[in-house]
Amino acid sequence: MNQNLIEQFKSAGQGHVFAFWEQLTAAERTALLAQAGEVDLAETARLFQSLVASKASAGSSLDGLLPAPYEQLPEKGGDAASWAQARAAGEAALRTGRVAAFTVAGGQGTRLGYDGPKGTFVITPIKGKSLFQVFAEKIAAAGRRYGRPIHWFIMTSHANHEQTETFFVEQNYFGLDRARVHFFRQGRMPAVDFNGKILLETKSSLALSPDGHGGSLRALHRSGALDIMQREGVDVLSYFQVDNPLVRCIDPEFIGFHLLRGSEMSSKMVPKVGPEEKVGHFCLQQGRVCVVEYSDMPVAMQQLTNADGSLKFGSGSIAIHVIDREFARRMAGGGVGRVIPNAPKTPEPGGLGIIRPTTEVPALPFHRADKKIPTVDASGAPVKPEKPNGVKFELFVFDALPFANNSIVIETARADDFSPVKNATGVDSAQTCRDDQLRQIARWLKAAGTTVPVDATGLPALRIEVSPLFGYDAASFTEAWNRQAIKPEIKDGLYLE
Ligand code: UD2
Repeated sequence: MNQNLIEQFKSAGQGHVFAFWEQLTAAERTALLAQAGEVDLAETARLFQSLVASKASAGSSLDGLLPAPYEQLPEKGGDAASWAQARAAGEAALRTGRVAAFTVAGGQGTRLGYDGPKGTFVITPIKGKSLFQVFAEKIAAAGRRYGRPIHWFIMTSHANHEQTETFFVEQNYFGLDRARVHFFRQGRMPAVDFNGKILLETKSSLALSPDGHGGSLRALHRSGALDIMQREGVDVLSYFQVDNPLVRCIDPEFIGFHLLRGSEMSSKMVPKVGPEEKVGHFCLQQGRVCVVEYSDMPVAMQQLTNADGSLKFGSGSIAIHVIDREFARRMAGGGVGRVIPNAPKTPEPGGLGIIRPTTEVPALPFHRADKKIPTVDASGAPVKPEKPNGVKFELFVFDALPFANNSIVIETARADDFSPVKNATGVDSAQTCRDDQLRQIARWLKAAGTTVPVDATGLPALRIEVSPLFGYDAASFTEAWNRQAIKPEIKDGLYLE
């Protein structure tokens, strides 16, 4: 069996993976074989050929791109009645327990320079709550409001799975019912050098890395999470990233639009703050919604403007989606991860200009990322490269959008849904995020009839924190505030729970 695997690697030109075999202990050999068993050699070879050797780039065809239409917020001219209908439909779905929260938390948080699962990062201004705690309280609050506790699915990686679970145990699951919190690991992909050879991280381990947030679809399937949802009567997944504490984890209007329009995968957009903002762009390509990542769209195209001066491709993707359970299953079962760089597309027979990929089963394309990947030299000594020495392969969840029927995009207010923590300092850092949390509280207080002094950007001088269990949007905050017979004194350090 072992010999078999080693032979397969040799005949695939990857025999070097076992170059140090004779020097390894029995435990190291077992671990190396287990890792080797995870690798799909044929897939690795295909990826190398299509994405590295041929110099093509998957999923980045810009042919015929148009800006995607979206449902405008009522205050920006959208139809208020549609938003009210959507809210009612979303609330009904929540009352019947059809909705689960889904967090992708498998990333490595390299830019933040934080050593640990990103969800354990401390982010609130006074209580120092972690990202996970903020989500937990929002999910608990929505469960209470709609009378049905909400299941929460959390995708981890091999690197952070145990630490994440331990954190939840230590924090007593933040008071959530642990039977409703489900962790599962995403898959891994081997990194290869520029000649297609799988890189060793050490003499006894491969350079494996998470397969991207797009790996969530196959991980949901493989882990049995989709079956749990089915058993529990859940068919709507509210998807968000671990780095965004402002996110409305459970948003009835978004869920309602998704359901009323019969969408299989829906998305939220915000107008980009400027052409250089690092978010993907919602576009239409051959009649299907898609996202073109900022790094894949030429700068000149990002700078194009409409007659009124607004950006032509100004619809920014903030990585918040609603996903239909069976759509996730179809994407997973249908071969997520097949290589279809710039797949040729043909009109659907008899369709009204609707285009489907020519591949019979839906498939997400892999993207390549050239990286500095720690490895070993021919003698087994560690090498820390100073420039990229290899390629990692990743799947992006938004590449599922063109496969989704009736995919819709709705607008959201950035200030109430998006303030990611990406960097240690500067833009999208813990500081900017904490400031955005404080601005939100100042707005909620104002909506409830109590004004606090703010600067020109809306930032209050006082630090006030509100638990999502007290209020998680302007309306629920106002309700809770009005219920207080004796209003608390507004002062620095005030915490409302
Ligand atoms: C992502 C989007 C960008 C924009 C932005 C909003 C991509 C390629 N770009 O940028 O368009 O929407 O977010 O904040 O997605 N993750 C995993 N497993 C992985 C890789 C990532 O779970 O293998 C998670 C990660 O934990 C995080 C999220 O995915 O929650 C985003 O990952 P990122 O930091 O790589 O995304 P970023 O900032 O490049």
